[in-house]
Amino acid sequence: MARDGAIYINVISLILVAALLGVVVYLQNDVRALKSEIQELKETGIGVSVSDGHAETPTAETGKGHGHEEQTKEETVDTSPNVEFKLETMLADGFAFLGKGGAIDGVKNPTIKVKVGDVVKITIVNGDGVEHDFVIDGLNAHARDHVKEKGESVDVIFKAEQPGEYTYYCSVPGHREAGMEGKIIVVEEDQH
Ligand SMILES: [Cu+2]
Repeated sequence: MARDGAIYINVISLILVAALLGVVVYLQNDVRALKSEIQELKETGIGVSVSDGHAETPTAETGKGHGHEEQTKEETVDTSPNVEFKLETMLADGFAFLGKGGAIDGVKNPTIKVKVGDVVKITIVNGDGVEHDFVIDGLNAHARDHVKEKGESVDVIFKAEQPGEYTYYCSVPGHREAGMEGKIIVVEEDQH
């Protein structure tokens, strides 16, 4: 009886040790997977990877959220601009956007010309240390973040879908009135 009991306990402890080993190995693999995942995130840029995964997961698992996925793609697909401009905010009898580089260099609130179908990137650089943002009415383009400190910048990327004349401006209260506005002209491909 006592001997049987001892064997029984030995078997139990063997199973326990085996189970523990299993758990340890499992956890180690988990940690390794996590580490490589973190490494991947670091390499690809955490924000981008996370939002990509977010958009794809529901579609893969449920087949639902198709509309959501398309919507997310529309925002991220057009991220390789073919025309770029840089505007720096400045204090000048109020406020203004100052063109930097290219044909608009040194021009206050320059008129920006693009063609229908262009994917446009406008980089807003804070040059005066005052909080600003950037909005274009009618083109569904706006800065995701305000630039608050001197040197801070934000990229505004949009596709010029419809020809026409549009107005860009800073939507911080009072700034548009203080001078922060200009024009964007979208022309048909064959016009010059
Ligand atoms: Cu402003």
